[in-house]
Amino acid sequence: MKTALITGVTGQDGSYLAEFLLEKGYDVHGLIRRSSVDYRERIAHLEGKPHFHLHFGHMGDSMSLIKVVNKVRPDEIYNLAAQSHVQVSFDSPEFTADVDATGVLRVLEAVRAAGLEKTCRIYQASTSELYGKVEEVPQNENTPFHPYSPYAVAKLYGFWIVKEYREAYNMFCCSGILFNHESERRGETFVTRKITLAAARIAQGLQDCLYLGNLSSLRDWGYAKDYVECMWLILQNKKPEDFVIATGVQHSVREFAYYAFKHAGIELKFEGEGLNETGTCVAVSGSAPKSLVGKVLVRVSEDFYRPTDVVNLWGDPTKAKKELGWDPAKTSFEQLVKIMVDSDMAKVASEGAAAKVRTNLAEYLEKGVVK
Ligand code: NAP
Ligand code: G4F
Repeated sequence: MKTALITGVTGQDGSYLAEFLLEKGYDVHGLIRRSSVDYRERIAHLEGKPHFHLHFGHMGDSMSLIKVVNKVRPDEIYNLAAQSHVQVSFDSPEFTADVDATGVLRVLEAVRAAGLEKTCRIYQASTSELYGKVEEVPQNENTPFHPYSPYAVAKLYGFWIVKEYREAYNMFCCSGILFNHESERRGETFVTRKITLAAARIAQGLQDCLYLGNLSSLRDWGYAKDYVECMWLILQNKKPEDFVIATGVQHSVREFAYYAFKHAGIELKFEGEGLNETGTCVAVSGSAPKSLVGKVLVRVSEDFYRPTDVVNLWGDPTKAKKELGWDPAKTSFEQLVKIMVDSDMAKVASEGAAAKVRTNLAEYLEKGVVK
């Protein structure tokens, strides 16, 4: 039985990866941090399973990482823990650097301290944000990096320190340069989930309007469940190498909103430009209220613009397809939107009146604090 350690196990990817590895017969250990909120929604269904174990630790605390790695003595480490919100990295750049840059170094050093550098394989959660102010479209493993946020700069350090340890110490450590991947478990302040939740709430009369930032931003969105398989494949490869993981299909935030609302029974028409752009309901279907027709349901707010924004991400997954046999077309963009909207329609319906409270809170958070 192989042993894996996942940092960031409570996150979107960590929860799917834990499920995936348990199904493959691994003994799975997850690192969790002690915070004021103890609720671990995404992994609640795994807690108590015989081969699923949790350990307290923090990416900013070397000793905790050394102790956990030494105790678990993993065959594979998946380093997914990060301050992963790009906008938040402008608000907390130093914390982001500590967790997303130096944190990677701490994991690598913990492996060396435990004397596991010859046996333990390490996956580093790298990102398409490294391409930032893109110098080439689409982006592949040879495209130059141009990070464009404190988050991306921190992740660039993570990418290079992994490469350095691979070359300096012959360690099997690799980066997956993953393009955006989403799911019904996506954090509620990332744009796709913000849209699918709002579409569900508006369709059920629990929210009036959705405020977004740059609607023209382009992303290559895939399904997180498909992407965790690739993390595993990267560590099963003969040689330690870095891979771009993407679908090869690009859409704008506006298009994502259009399809999400459509799936919730609301046809939108977008008009205007920049801050004056609006999405108006022109027709409804299914159970969406007829009273929505003619109302402006999507507006643009300056609050959600970033000091520097990455606007043209489009990945070329040819290498992963050829060398790992990974299928980038397993879940289409349309299927992804459907999965997320269906899930949020059911969630909002089951929350009922509580959803209204959550909507008010979400609106406050979105406008006032979390962008
Ligand atoms: P996520 O949902 O935000 O999860 C982040 C995880 O990191 C959570 O488990 C969080 O724990 C943990 N964490 C944060 N700070 C920590 C610290 N100081 N010590 C220990 N744990 C800490 O992110 P995700 O979408 O699953 O992404 C996983 C990884 O892939 C991240 O490194 C992200 O930067 C990277 N990535 C994501 C995408 C994407 O589109 N999703 C694309 C490319 C790369 P709490 O539950 O305690 O907050
Ligand atoms: O959903 P986002 O916040 O994701 P972003 O910035 O692409 O970052 C995610 O993907 C990266 C991979 O490329 C990961 F490394 C990272 O950890 C994270 O998972 O924003 C996507 C785009 C941006 O251009 C943003 O400006 O959507 C635009 N956007 C427009 N309105 C918005 C909004 N983003 C958010 N979060 N909220 C808005 O209201």
